Amino acid sequence: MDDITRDGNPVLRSRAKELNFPLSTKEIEMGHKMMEYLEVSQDEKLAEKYHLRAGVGLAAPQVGSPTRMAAVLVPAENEEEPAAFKEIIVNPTILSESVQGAALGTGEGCLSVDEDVPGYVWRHDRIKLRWFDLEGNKHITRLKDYPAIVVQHEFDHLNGVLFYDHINKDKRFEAPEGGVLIN
Ligand code: 4LI
Ligand code: NI
Repeated sequence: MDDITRDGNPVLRSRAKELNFPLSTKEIEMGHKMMEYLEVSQDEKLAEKYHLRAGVGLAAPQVGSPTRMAAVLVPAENEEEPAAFKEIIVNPTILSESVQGAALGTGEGCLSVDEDVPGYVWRHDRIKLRWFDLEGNKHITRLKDYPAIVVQHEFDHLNGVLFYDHINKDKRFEAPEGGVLIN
């Protein structure tokens, strides 16, 4: 799990396939390993030891699997508290999205993109997400702000889209009317 596919690998530009339930043991293991990667990457000492860059989301195509699965681990703003969103999501669908746009004030990074690509990545501030867990149970979750942005970034990976595709190359830091900056 320590080799993440890098930009240029065609798996990052293809549409990932839906998974069928029940998932295979291999598929379930992959989900748990993806979440473990995020946990380890967010631990300063372990990340240094294993030379990992920190992430809050990881999609299956980034570990070489062209399937519709992603791990998301958005820590709480206050440690002590449980994570803002921590799930392995399978076959996600965005059911609805706010008109209100939002972007990370510092721009986005991606474990598959080694270079920093400056610019705002405008997304929807709030989404209603349908997804399945590893056991095949259906969930509907409303997300906003940072967790919503991360899920949209991971959802894009399942459709062969990378964050910098959304950056306005002429005006990298232009805000649309009514767009909010997160941080
Ligand atoms: C250490 C321990 C500054 C620059 C701030 C780091 C624990 C950028 C932000 C983390 C930026 C943790 C992140 C994403 C950005 C920048 C992802 C640090 C890990 C901040 C996550 C998917 C975009 C997600 C906020 C070019 C690998 N993550 N920062 N973007 N953090 N992290 N994205 N943006 N500027 N990327 O990258 O996981 S959505 Cl939690
Ligand atoms: Ni990414």
